[in-house]
Amino acid sequence: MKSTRLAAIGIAAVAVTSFGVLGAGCGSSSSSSDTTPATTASTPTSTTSATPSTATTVTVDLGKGSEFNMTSSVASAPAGKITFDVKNDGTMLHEMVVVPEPAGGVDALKQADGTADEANAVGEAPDIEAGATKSVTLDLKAGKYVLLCNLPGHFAGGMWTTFTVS
Ligand SMILES: [Cu+2]
Repeated sequence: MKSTRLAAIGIAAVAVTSFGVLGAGCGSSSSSSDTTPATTASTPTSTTSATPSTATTVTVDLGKGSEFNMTSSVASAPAGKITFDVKNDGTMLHEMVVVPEPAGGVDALKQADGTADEANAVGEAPDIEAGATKSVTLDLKAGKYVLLCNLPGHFAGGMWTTFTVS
């Protein structure tokens, strides 16, 4: 009786071992293909969390309604990165220059030839063709600014608007 039981256990052990080998063969090929997507999926997750740069977006329209009109979607924004999406709705070339407002106000920027003094400009979206949009992102400190177009005659024609950074 004892020898019969041992023989039966021996057969069972062999069966388990052979199943185990087959199982390992199948499992290793499927588990290696599972690990690859898991690794690549974790990479974009870390990139996304590293991009919470909260730049305020301001839309500026040029030439909307009348050729020398300049309007911004908001009149103020918090200090920091501000992206100006400047759209030329007019029929001629325009630009948007950002200049700190001088103590004397917007009129103090006016030069003899009618253009604005842009020596202190902090940035610009230059040469925007009719129908085109250009974006510029500026890191602005708190203060009053003037957004203006400085192509000949445009500033004198009233192509400017004020903008406050707080
Ligand atoms: Cu202009």
